[in-house]
Amino acid sequence: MAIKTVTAAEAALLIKNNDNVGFSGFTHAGCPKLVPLEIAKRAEKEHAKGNHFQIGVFTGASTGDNIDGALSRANAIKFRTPYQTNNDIRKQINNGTIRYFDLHLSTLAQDLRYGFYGKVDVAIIEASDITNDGKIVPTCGVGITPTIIKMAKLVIVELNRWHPKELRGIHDLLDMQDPPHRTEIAITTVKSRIGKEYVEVDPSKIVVVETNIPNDGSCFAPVDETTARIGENAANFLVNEMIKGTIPKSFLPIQSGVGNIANAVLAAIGKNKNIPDFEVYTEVIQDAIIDLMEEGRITFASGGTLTVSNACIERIYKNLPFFKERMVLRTSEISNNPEVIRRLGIISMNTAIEADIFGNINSTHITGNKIMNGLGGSGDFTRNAYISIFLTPSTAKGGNISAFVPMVSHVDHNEHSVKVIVSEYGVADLRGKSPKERAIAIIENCTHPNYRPLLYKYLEKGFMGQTPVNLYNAFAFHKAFIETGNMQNAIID
Ligand code: 0RQ
Repeated sequence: MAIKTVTAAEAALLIKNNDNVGFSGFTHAGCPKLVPLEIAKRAEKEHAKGNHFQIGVFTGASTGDNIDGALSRANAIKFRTPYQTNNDIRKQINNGTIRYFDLHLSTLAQDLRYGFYGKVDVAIIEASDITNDGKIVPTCGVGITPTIIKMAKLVIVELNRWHPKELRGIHDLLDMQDPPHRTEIAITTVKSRIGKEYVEVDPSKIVVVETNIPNDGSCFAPVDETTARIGENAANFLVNEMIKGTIPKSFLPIQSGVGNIANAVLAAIGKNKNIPDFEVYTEVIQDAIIDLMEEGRITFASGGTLTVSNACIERIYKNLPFFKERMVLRTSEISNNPEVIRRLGIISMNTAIEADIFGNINSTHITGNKIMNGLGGSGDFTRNAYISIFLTPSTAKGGNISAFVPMVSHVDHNEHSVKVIVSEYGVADLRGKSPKERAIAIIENCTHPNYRPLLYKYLEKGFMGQTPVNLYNAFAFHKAFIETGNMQNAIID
């Protein structure tokens, strides 16, 4: 049967006030681009008429500005989950306008199927191809696409001709069974393929909007001295582990988080010739991974999204057969699946906002109250990794903030899951150490010299016990920052 084609404005009219809408994609990659803009315009028109018009937004992770930016600026979002990185939506979350729920990315799709967060009324999917019998091929980011397509009553497909339809075959999309019927997820190597190349849905649920719009992938910041040193420290740590025999000589698959630091660290690992050619099992495939694939240093990459600059994705699309042999894109439920991460023995590397001297990590909040981006996949990987590593510059905001504090202002990953911390100064290996030994390892190896005396003073004043915290001084650094704008003014007494 022929699938109906409509304009983006017509598609937006199919969305009702209070609908829960699921969007394809993961980061800007794979997100629909035109229909969300029309939904934003529609919301503005409805508001001008005095009508209420807002939707709930479910996505794979962060999105492009056309979703989180345009919809939040139009005051069209009532609820949002999971990870986000857009300035406008962040402001509305932190001022209480948008209800935001943060969770591990691997669990969102299954939680939706379990019915924890209500219905998914409409799915809006960016596709590189669609067949008349309802086979939808995603583009360069997957996220929660199969689940929202299955749950929604209406599936709006943005068929974006900017993406080649030859992308078909790069995805591995598994039809997940839920408890009590779930069996093992049979991914036994990074390369394993256990699903389909497309998502299949009753074509009568679909309407198509044809587009031809480029990704909004910007370039990464060039590697600076600090990120380069963090990268070298992480790479040297991994080499030493191989020499000790705690990492096999054939090496283990790497996961690296999102952003400039993660990108720089991967580049440093790639450059270190003592590390053999390696594989990546991660959620976000960034530019550095593509560079290293072209150099032959990365032999295969499994991910959930191609979050690369536009220059990079154009390179991929020009040489698609090469990359399709060396790459697979999965749903976030599988790219971040605890069972698979534990089985494959992933080395995880994520960036912290702050760490405390006992090894607890805050990945999400500034001064405990304001959300930055959210948890993303950091918890999925950290809790289940072979070795979990956190990376951070020792200071932020020109040195006024120490990334290492007496007690984190918000806990995302606790001391039991965090094995290694790396800054530009060095590496703190926390494995097998008591809390006091961990504190000394972190202060000695990772902190900025300007903050070391203060952190040692805090430790000296610690209460007697297994973990020498001092509850009177635990937030002295944060208090000094709030009151004076500089953590170096902390008073420890
Ligand atoms: O602020 O942009 O105003 O300068 O935070 O920090 O150092 O540029 O590092 O871009 O890698 O982001 C943790 C936020 C780091 C990110 C976080 C300020 C700093 C700067 C950004 P400016 P950097 P990054 C897979 C894994 C959680 C999710 C995750 C993240 C800005 O990595 O969201 O790991 N992680 N997912 O100045 C105040 C501090 C600060 C601070 C940094 N202590 N206090 N501000 N900043 N430390 C990805 C997915 O799941 C999709």
